[in-house]
Amino acid sequence: MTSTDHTEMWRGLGLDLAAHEHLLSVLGQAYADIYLSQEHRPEGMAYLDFVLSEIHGLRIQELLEAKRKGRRIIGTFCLYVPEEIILAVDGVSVGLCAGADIGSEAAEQILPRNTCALIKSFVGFKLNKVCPYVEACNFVIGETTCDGKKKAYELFNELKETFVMEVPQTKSPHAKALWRAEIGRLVEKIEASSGRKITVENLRRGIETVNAKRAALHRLNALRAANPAPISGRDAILINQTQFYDDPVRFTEKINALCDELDERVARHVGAVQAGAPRILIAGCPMAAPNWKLPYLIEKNGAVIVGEESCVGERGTRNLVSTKGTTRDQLLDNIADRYLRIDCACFTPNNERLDHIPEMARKYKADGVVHYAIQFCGPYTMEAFKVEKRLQRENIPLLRLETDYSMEDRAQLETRIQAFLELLRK
Ligand code: BJ8
Repeated sequence: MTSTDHTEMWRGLGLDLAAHEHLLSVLGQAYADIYLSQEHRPEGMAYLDFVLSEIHGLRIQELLEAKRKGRRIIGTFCLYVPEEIILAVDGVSVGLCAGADIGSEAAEQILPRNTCALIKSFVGFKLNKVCPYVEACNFVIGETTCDGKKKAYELFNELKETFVMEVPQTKSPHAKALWRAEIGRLVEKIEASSGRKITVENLRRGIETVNAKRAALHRLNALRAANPAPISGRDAILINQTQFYDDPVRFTEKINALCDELDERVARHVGAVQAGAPRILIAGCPMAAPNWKLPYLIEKNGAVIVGEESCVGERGTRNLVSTKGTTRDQLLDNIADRYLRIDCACFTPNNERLDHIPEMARKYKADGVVHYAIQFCGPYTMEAFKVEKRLQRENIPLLRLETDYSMEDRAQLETRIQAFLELLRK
């Protein structure tokens, strides 16, 4: 995938070079089939093509250079970890959730087979030594969200230092106090690790940087409400996946430039697909890179994805952190408030999500919703029933799918998607 030879760098990180080579060749082929084969792509996507081609090359080189200069590289697995606090000490945050089943077999040696594919993937990537990001990190931050993740972190900690934040499961006043205390514990950990103090000034800078990144993604999402949609869902999902790896300032600048181009497309009624194509909202589990199976199957069959109610999507980006306040504690309160508003299915009850899905369907003029759950994911497979009931009440068609990262069920999924799109076309 990369144009330069980075073999020495990968060797230095301790990667299994043969296994890593195999991963890159599989990814390169999938990327060509799913992304580069698209017609009518915005020109601004060339930046994303470049980032993806160098995702294990130049970006890792940048991280290692930053590390040599004393900056901390911190891996994360979940939206509840505030990037603002990492940026405040001039650290670099990288998302480590993985979306490929390379390494699942190794993961099954230490995890039960009926663990969700996302967990097996990040554990398998580490065990198989194919992820330069996790190797480049100083440490990683886990969180007590679902049972699978919190138990997996106990094992993961034996492979890589893992600092676990306690995420409450409700939004009661007591839970809010616990969460605010956990934010304080994270601050202590990051200050101790980096040897730098978090101040009002550097924290405010961190908040502004992340707010600007989220604002660019809000702009992108709003443009997708146009008919025809100016960008494919596949490309939008790729952008959402890339935000977890790329430098935030550069990423924001590039996405705003892409949005300028999309503004013009909307004005000229130029779409990624023709007007009248069924418009789909995806809701459910996060789609970590390179999990592109479902978006590809949906769009290959003539539909366009116009929004994602997902952690790699609007669940992750909505709501900015308030910059009001003159003390460090006030800014940390604002961070705690914003992050506790995330409506992950690990919370109970989780009614905000049930409101948010139909609200998004209306906002992006979706004809139907595809609820995506990773097999064996208790929180999202169970919540899917409530989502279904709620959407029935609102007369919004729903297709409930469960799948993993393998390609075995591809034909079966495609048949169900085709039948659903047929229904929407009537
Ligand atoms: S905020 S969705 S990133 S926890 S798919 S590992 S829930 S069994 S990823 Fe998540 Fe944070 Fe919530 Fe988002 Fe468990 Fe389900 Fe697997 Fe999951």
